[in-house]
Amino acid sequence: EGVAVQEYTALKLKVKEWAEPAQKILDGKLPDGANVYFIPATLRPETMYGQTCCFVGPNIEYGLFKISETEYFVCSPRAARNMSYQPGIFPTWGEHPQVACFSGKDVIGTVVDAPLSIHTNGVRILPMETVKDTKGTAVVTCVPSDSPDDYATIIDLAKKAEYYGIKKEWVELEMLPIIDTPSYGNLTAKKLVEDLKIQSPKDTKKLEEAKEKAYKEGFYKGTMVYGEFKGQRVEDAKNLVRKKLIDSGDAFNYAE
Ligand code: A2H
Repeated sequence: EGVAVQEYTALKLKVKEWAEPAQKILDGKLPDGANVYFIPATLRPETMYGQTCCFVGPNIEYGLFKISETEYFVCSPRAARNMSYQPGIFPTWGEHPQVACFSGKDVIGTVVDAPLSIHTNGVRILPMETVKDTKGTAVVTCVPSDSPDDYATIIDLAKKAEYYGIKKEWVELEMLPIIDTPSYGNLTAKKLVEDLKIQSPKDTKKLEEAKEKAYKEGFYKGTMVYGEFKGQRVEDAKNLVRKKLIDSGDAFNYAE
């Protein structure tokens, strides 16, 4: 890695209902009325309307970190440490008190509220084997319309739901057109995954190409076709959506 700083939008997905294994691990560890949030880090805040689930690495270790008496975050310990040296996240500089530890597997099936998503009844936490422990928060929110990785992963999850120990209906939420592009239409990721004949989330080389194409086309040529900034260029909408999420308390800046 170089010296460039990556500026992420860290989104707060509030837990509505824990998966059973997580519930057991957390028993007695949280005060009544505490809110817990999964914290995905994204580079594409303007796509958050299209969230259909949220990914964790099934074999990654996650922590539950105390922000205040009423707020707790789920992310990798590495990300929590980084956050503790950034302003306005943890109350005490350099401290990131951890109250529980679980593996990604333990939280699969948990229901969370995804800010701005059309799926207002909540979305599920699902497994993604290609999540890296060394980047962002190790939590990735899923926008299958615009992220080739996300699209390839949900196709695979739906195909092998039983193998992954999930329900097919957790994966098959409606995919929403959010951004229209001249080359790939309004479901950019789906189009690229199909055009490049990407067969699996582990088709790393082709997915790199798809990601690059999707990002360039979406960012420089895309137009919003959904939400409050409908009709505006993605280049402009990106910061507007980011600001809206931060102002409403649903997101914060995270850099690494
Ligand atoms: B992006 P960069 Cl719609 N492991 O958010 C694997 N992928 C991760 C990750 C991790 N630990 N942390 C973040 N990411 C994903 C939205 C999105 C993203 C869209 C389109 C493209 C896209 C919805 N998922 O990213 O390597 C997150 O997915 C394309 C690269 O730090 C995050 O933004 O540059 C992006 O990768 C961060 O990648």
